[in-house]
Amino acid sequence: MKKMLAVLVALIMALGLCSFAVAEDVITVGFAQVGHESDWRAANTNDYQSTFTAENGFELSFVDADNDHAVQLEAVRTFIQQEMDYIVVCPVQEAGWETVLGEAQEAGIPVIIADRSVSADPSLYTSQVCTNMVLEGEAAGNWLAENLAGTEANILVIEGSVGASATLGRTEGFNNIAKDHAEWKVLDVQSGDFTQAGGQEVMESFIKTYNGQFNVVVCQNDNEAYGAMDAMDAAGITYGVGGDVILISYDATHDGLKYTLDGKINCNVECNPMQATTVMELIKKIQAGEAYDAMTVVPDQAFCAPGITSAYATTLTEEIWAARPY
Ligand code: GYE
Repeated sequence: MKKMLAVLVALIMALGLCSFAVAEDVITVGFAQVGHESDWRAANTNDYQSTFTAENGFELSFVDADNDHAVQLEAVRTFIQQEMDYIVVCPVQEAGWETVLGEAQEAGIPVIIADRSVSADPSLYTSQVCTNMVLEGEAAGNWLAENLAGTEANILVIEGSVGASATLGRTEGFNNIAKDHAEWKVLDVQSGDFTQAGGQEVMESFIKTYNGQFNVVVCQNDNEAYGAMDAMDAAGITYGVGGDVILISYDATHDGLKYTLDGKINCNVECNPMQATTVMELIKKIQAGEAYDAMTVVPDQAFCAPGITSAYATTLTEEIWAARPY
């Protein structure tokens, strides 16, 4: 009887230790997301929520900063107080991160900057996972130069959110190509905040001022392009393949590429939102004390509408579109 009791006690202790070990193994991650402004963002958020799961050994605390830098800083400070094992930030804006990153470093919490970048010195954070926004802008510019083949362009640009690295990078990349084309004129640049409503509003005001004077519209994401298309439809302006206006977009999300497949968007430069697995693998390496990269660039490609062949973009087909993961 005594022996049985001892075995039972040992068993209970082992179970207790075991469950203690499991609890200890769970990696807590505070994730400060930009917001919910676009289809791209929704795909990115879903990717994190379906990757950083309990089955994969994580507990994810998700904060939607609603495109507000101050809210995002507050979220990171809360994660520090909560002693998260890791903090992942998709920064609303590029500037203004030095102080809070210093605080996380002081607390010994590794910070991974994802999707967009920050202007803070890389010594202030652990690693970065991103796409190359400058290359995305250059892809759009190169495609346009090839497509226009020396003919004039009067361009309207609907930029993304002010101060976001996605906006700054795409603008810089596009301008790198535009500067070599004396026959191109950028008539105006306004922010549509990466939203459909923003894209529509900016396009409506562009139409009021520049109707009949433009032949290229560049939207820095798909949602802005949806809004711009609505505004052009309402004004009777044709766009896309065979239209009066060449429409360029970024993101290449599911719906954005459908418009490209249908010839409404001429060229759509991909930005890959599926970054969570790369971030998870990085965390596992850090956790295991293995070497890891200071920066991981998630590759993208550009697509153009059927009927267009390009050295800079893949001509979209029904098969390619149907096989896309997002
Ligand atoms: O292009 C846009 C989103 O940071 C790459 O943010 C991301 C951008 C993306 O709102 O749709």
